[in-house]
Amino acid sequence: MEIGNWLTRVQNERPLVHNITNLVVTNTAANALLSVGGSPVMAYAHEEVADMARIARALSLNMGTLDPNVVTAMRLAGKSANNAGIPVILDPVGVGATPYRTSVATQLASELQLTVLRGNAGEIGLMVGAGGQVVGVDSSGSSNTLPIHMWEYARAHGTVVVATGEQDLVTDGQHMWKLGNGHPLLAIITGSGCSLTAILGAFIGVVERGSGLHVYAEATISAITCLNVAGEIAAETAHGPGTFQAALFDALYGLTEAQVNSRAKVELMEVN
Ligand code: ATP
Ligand code: TZP
Ligand code: MG
Ligand code: MG
Repeated sequence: MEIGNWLTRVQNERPLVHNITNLVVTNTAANALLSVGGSPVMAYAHEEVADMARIARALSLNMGTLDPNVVTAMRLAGKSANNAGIPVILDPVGVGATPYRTSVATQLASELQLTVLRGNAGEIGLMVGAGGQVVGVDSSGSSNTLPIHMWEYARAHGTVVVATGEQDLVTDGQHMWKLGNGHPLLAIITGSGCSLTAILGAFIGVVERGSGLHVYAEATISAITCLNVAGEIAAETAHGPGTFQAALFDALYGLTEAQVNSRAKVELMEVN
């Protein structure tokens, strides 16, 4: 699969991505988006979120540090994006850790038409009914029925479903892909998953309106592979998490379509 061309499109089009994200990663996610070629905006006021979502190319919702104000902002922005045909991504950070997170994630996923649902394996396991373990915001395990449950959820909801970790699973309900790029240091810095959720907005945002879900799946695979290849490149010079984070921005900034195509590890997988 030649997936690197999605990176070139992002670099050429500089899509605006409206992020409602968490207090921990706001700066990191904005820098990651800028480095890859997107244009981030964070906006939370109930008075403006519907307008911002309408003018963005994608809306990225991240539940990392929830409060009732943020939840209302997500609902208003999400409904506005749905009405305007703007794709919506949800990262159900920490779902399962507390009843509040679980009920917000369940409500958002049922009220909004999501283009992509992205979380770590534990979070996605819980969202799709496969079961999963979450400690705080970290995955601590998922069931081996995760792929089939992801597949069924994608089919039933018309949503691309992504579970990340050492290997990443992506499905559009027709195909299931296993992605093998990345580096363990990505799990040692906070915000790599949240940065991915933000970056996904840029890649999904350049998909032509009216495209089938498989096209969104391809753009999703490209976004994940770009971040993970950048992680591999960053790890070559990093001495630990601090230098890795700076090197990750540099690698995202210097990444080329050819590099992504030559390093991509994308495999079609049987689901049963
Ligand atoms: P958590 O909250 O558990 O840290 P997360 O939401 O941050 O999860 P991750 O599953 O850590 O998300 O994934 C973030 C990115 O890091 C993804 O692109 C994923 O492929 C990559 N990644 C995570 N862990 C590893 C690993 N052990 N080896 C290679 N890549 C990894
Ligand atoms: N606490 C609430 S949100 C957050 C923490 C530590 C960041 C989670 O980031 P990621 O990318 O999911 O590891
Ligand atoms: Mg992480
Ligand atoms: Mg996360």
